[in-house]
Parts: sequence; C-alpha cells; structure tokens
Amino acid sequence: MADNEPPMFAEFLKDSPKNWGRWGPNDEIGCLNYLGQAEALAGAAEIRSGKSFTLGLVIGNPQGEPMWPGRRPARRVNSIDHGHWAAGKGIPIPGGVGYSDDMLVMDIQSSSQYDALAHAWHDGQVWNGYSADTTVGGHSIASIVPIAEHGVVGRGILLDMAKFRGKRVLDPGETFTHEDLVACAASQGAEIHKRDILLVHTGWVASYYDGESAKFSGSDFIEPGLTYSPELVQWFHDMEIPNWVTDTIANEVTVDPGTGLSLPLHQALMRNLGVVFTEILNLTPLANDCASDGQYTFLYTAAPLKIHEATGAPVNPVVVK
Ligand code: UVW
Repeated sequence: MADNEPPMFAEFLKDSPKNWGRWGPNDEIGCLNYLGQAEALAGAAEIRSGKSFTLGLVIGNPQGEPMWPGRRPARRVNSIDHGHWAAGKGIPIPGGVGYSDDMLVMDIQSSSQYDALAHAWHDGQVWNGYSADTTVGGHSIASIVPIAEHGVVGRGILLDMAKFRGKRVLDPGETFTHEDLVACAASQGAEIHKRDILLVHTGWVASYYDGESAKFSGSDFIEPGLTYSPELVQWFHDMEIPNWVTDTIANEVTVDPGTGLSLPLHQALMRNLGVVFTEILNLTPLANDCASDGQYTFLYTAAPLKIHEATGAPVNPVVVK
C-alpha cells in the first residue's frame, strides 16, 4: 500500500464496537430497537405549541434536486389526465368523471430518504454480519421494509451547527465532532438525551436552492459533516442514538480529512452499530423556528415507504413542537 493510500476498512475498524447479534441473528432495524413506547412518550412530552413541520424535499422539483454525483433526478410522468377524455381516449365513466395518474422513476437515494441498514458495507459483510451477497438484485435481508414497518417515533433534537459556527451554511468539507454536537446543544439551552433522534442543520441542502447548486456537482464535490473518530463512535454507542438525520446528502463529511477514507461513518455507525441514517432533508425552516422560539426539542415521526427489497426509500418526516 502506498503511504498516502487510505487504509482498508477491515483493518481500520477492527477494534470499533459492533452491535451485531445484540437484537438476535435476524435483526433488520438495528438501533431502532431503542425506540419503544417510552421513547415515543418522551417525544410527545416535548410538544408545547402544536406547531408542525414537514422535512422532505419536493421530488421532481423543476429547480433541480441536490444529490450525490452520478445519481439522476426523479422523473414523474403523467400517464392519464384530462387530455385523454378531451381527446376521446378516456374510458367513459358514468357521471362524467375523469381522473389523473402518474408514474415515477427515480434513484431512491436522490431525494429525502432513509437508508436501509444493508445500504453500505465492506469486507463482504453488511449490518449484523449478513453477507453482502444478500444485496444482489435487491436486499433479501435488511431492506428498507423492516424500518418502514417499525417507523421512527421519539424525542428529536435539532443541533444547529451552522448557527453554532455563526454561518448560514457550513463550508464544503467543514467538519464537526460529537463534542461539537454536545457544545452546540448547550449553546441552545438544550441537552442531548440518551436515545434522542439527532437532527443536524448545516444549511447545505437549503444553499442548493439559494444560488449555490454548482458546488453539488463536479469532481471536487465535498460536503460538510460529522467526521470519524473512535471516541465519536463510542459516544453514539453509549448514547444509544437510534437515528442520525441531516440536511446533507450523505450524513457525514464526504472524505475524512484524517485518513482520506470515503464515508467512514456509513461503515462504523450504520454497518457496525446499526444506526439508521436519514439524508437530504430541508431542516432550515425548522432551524429558523427553533432560533425564534428557543425550543430545539420536539416529537419526531417518520416512516419511509415500504418498497420491497429496497436499499432505501423516500420519506417526509413530521416534527411537532
Ligand atoms: C452513498 O452511499 C454514496 O450515499 P448515501 O448513503 O448518502 O445514499
């Protein structure tokens, strides 16, 4: 291996904690096992005003959509509309009824979405030690369906890293750590509890629609985000974080500056610990509201679509404050 080449993950993470087997040999939802009735009630206890927010982006937005380079924007195609009846091609329905239908073709990871736990792997193994062969042609295990069946309901906390750094949007490649998350919460007068759903606002996705879409393409594409350290992985493990939610495309800095590794938290948190990842949300309106009323904790609810054997699925989470 050349000196400047990043290490192999199998070697790099050999001492990193794993939750494999913790919830049995057939588990498909990982850290969502931490979310039960008590956690739902803890979320509901944060509701004060009844204000609600939806966090998903518009799929098929004509202004474009921020996504990982190489993925394609969604295509919605109208398959039947008033034109069919106007042209005499619609099936006559008593009472003069018409209706419209659409088809959607999309890369599932090209908009607001939950990743299935088997979405990323190394060394031939995905979450819980299943073989990466189980992803071939569709996830025969650890697809998005078990996550969708379980749903995600709990106490959410917004950590406004952009505001914490005195910025509208974090810079390309700018990193932060779990210690920054804790300090950010404290600066907001809030505290991260065990089993909280963490929502981190960087301003990144909103900046796409604010005249900065050029930074989302090209070979120098690099997002800001959380960055790997053994201490950070241990913190997520100890805090029993079920779900990691951001307004970036990949939930972590694209290339870890310390090692040159690409997306190491997909391996250390998703594959090894079973932390569920939620990506490409628009958290800026919620962040603005939190800044104005000083309330950074709330009920968070989400359920991705139940798509057979899928590696992820679109979602539009709802937050109630
Ligand atoms: C990749 O796996 C590249 O991205 P994501 O998890 O963001 O869909």
